[in-house]
Amino acid sequence: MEFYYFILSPLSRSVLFTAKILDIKLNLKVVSLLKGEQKSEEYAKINPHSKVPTLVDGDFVLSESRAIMIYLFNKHGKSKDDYLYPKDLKKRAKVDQFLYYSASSFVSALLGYFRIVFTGQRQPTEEEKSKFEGALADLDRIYFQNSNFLFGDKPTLADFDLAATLQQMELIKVDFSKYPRISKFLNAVKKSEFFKAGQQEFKQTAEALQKR
Ligand SMILES: N[C@@H](CCC(=O)N[C@@H](CS)C(=O)NCC(=O)O)C(=O)O
Repeated sequence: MEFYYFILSPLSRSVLFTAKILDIKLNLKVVSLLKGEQKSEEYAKINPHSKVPTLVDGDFVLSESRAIMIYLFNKHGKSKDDYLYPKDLKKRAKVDQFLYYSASSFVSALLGYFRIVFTGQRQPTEEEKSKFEGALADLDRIYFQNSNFLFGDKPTLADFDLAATLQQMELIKVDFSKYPRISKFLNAVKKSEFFKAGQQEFKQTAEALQKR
């Protein structure tokens, strides 16, 4: 399976976390967002939205990070992996709830603000800042019931999605200390096996970019 990705894309890293835990060897194909490679005509043939990530499995092509995570789980998950995307109807529905919330609201609130600060083009407006802080405060208030991860002490696909998005915020030095549940989550994430995927490449690429 070919995986078209860019390491500074959190939506690519969440898939890498999934592949690591499911022990899937992906044939990695870098699409540099810094060089604008996602906009090439060649890449548009596999992803007409011109975004990363994209998975190519033979003649089957799939975009949307969360759909890719679920496809990999459905294709390669063994019974020992069930905790990632529980079979129990209601538990699975809660994982889906978070993934839809993330795709429709949470990630856009965070990444919108992230892009403004990271590119340094201008100061974020008060409205952008309060949308960003509101999304983090909601996350801290609504999810995690004294648990390390969103729905318990073992991570699900929803946690992979969240871990990658929050890690991105470290590039703009967001202080998470005022969000106790998020801080606890991040501590657990940093000790987790899944989080080893792509970390060296992430750090090297981020450092090279910051030196530019
Ligand atoms: N909903 C899509 C969003 C994909 C997306 O926005 N990817 C970003 C990187 S995180 C991208 O490719 N940006 C490049 C661009 O917009 O030109 C997913 O989850 O895969």
